[in-house]
Amino acid sequence: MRTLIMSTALTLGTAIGAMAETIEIEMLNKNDEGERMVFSEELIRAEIGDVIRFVPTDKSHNAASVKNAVPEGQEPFRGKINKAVEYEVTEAGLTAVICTPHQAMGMVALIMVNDDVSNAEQILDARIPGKGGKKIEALVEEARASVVDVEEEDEQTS
Ligand SMILES: [Cu+2]
Repeated sequence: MRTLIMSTALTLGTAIGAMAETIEIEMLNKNDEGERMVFSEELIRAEIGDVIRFVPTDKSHNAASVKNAVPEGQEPFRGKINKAVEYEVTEAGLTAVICTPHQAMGMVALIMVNDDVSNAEQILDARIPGKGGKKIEALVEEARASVVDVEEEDEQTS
């Protein structure tokens, strides 16, 4: 029975992995919770092959990866203010994303690809200023915890 469930999960996983997705993230002056200067999602889960598209729903924002805070081999990106920008995911791991003018106000996001948190220390060393730095730390913790949870669940079911 367990083998059957495992193989079904694997088949599903492969099918999902083969279908590259475009994930749309909005750049907002205010979200539904009333938080100001934010990306619509802050912990963005993606798989290799996906495209993450940041769209300028509100004005005066951009999206850019942070220097030395992308997985090895991954092409960094830097969008212009008020312009959509696409990030093509080619490597597993974490990427820190900022809005250049609002990073210190907390306008940051963390991309986690293939549930890989192996470069977490590199992200924490990136030194993003102010509230953005605090938020990135919290997001790295959230990403790490979510991966640990999955591992624990796997242990319980086996
Ligand atoms: Cu902004």
